[in-house]
Amino acid sequence: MGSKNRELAQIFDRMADILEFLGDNPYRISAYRRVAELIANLSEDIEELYRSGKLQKLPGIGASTLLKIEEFLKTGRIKKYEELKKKVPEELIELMDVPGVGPKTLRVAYDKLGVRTQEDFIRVLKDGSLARLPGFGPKKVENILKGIDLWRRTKERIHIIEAYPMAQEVLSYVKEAEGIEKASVAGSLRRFKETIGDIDILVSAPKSLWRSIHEHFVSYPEAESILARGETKSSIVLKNGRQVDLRTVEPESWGSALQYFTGSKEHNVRLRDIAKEKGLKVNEYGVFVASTGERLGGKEEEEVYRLVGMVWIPPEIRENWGEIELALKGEIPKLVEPRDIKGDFHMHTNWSDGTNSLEEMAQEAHRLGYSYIVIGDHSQSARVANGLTPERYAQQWKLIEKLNEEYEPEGLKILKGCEVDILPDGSLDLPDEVLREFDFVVASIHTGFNQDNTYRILKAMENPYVNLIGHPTGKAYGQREGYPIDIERVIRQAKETNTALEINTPRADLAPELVRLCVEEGVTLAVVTDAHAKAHLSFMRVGVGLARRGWATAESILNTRDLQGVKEFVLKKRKLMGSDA
Ligand code: DGT
Ligand code: CA
Ligand code: CA
Ligand code: ZN
Repeated sequence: MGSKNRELAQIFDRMADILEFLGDNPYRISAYRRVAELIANLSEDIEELYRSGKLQKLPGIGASTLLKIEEFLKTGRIKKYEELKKKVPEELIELMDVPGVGPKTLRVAYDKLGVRTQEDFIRVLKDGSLARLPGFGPKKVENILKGIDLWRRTKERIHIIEAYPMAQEVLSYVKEAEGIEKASVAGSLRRFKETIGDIDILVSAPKSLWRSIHEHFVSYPEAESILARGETKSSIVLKNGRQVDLRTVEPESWGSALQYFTGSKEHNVRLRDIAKEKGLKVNEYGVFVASTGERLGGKEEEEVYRLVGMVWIPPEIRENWGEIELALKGEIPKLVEPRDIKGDFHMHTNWSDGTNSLEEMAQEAHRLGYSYIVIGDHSQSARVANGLTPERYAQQWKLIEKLNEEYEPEGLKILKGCEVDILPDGSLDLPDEVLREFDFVVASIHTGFNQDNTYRILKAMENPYVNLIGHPTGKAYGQREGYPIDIERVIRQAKETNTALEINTPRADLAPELVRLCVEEGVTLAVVTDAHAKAHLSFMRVGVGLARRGWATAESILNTRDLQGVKEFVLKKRKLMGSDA
């Protein structure tokens, strides 16, 4: 997806926010919101769609919307948006991104309490004056303060699913420079950390070419400004506000530099301590004998680790979480690899709240070389997501059967699935007679977060037809920290009932320490993209990174099994839980 898509979707959303703040016509506001969502979910580049004339034909894009999009693509701005922005203090517009703060709240604060800046707003939250207004109260105000805290933290960092494609684009641009021997991302991105501060890129090349490589780098078309341009290090800021650092090193120092700039800092500090104990010195230039300064090596990363007496450590687990001690004993586990992945268990189509058709999702899965996918549209109670009734699932199965006639001979099996809602009382949104007809069932909590979520999930896992718990902690990156839940109990019961737990890539749920706990307990995990458009299926690479951060091996990951293995997994639970299969 092009970066213009994201920018445009944000503008339409912003316009809706401002109109709502101004008390405009609700129909116009919701029309803008729908356009924003439509653009955000497009799987193709909007410029491409516009040029080919396809955008003009999309349902939901009216004449005036089209004019605005056209204006943006041609001039980089939308006049209407510029005018609207002038009507509201800029700081208040920014606050509309805070979870739990909408235009309506800000309007009340503006009218009744004279709030004009972010500082004003935080003051009326803290001194109790907003809480005293009708419709607010201390609980709500407390939630807003939590939201502001989360917003501030996420503003500085971005989700790796956003940063990853960005970094790949910069990297391939950098590689066009002349004379480059090796190039790689480093830093938190290479470690597949859930959130990324800045993007680090490392290049090895003969020193004589460094200057021209940095010149090339700072001319990156997506760069908005240049923070530093040097011989060894340059930094740019992309149009979306992200910083990218480029460092150049001599080919003989490649391994040491890559090791150093990959981090984490904590891992590096520990590694250097160990080296010191052995009379060695490790820095970004190489490994040396401390007393004499004699250089022992550093051309490859593997060599750096070997010289200090360790086996190579995968970047994803370089956090000083015990990996160094294991590497000294040569006992680093073999982590799951991207090429082990044979399918995806959680995706949506336009039968519920996805943007692409079932046919398009299948086609993309086939292109990715998958052996199977589970179509997991929402169930009926999810009204906003256009959830399916048993009748509509039955219709969808017919389509799946038809598509399988085409795809099965090609090696892709489309499995009948659903993402069934776990209702507030822990019962499921579909009856057992329907659930048993699916090949694979994902069950998730989407509403009623203040209920007993632990009980709800434990109960859902007792159902013989539920194979996977979707986003088990309820964490939704940048929106929610997760609902209250006794996750350790959930993990124990997942093991006992042969139910898998989800590593949900866009939500960054489960966290690495929980993945690791699951692996230790022998719980099966599924890496999913929760795709709502075909382009999202490519999140899988990041999902595997998140799994590796939790030390997951191929055995722990359900996606590494073949179709037969998945069927056995489903059947095993049905037998275990006393269903007649
Ligand atoms: P980020 O950008 O906040 O997501 O996290 P990183 O890990 O990418 O951190 P960054 O960009 O500041 O630096 C990249 C790597 O360089 C870092 O992972 C380890 C190394 N590094 C940076 N500063 C230090 C330091 O003061 N000491 C040590 N030992 N290593 C450092
Ligand atoms: Ca970084
Ligand atoms: Ca950096
Ligand atoms: Zn879900």
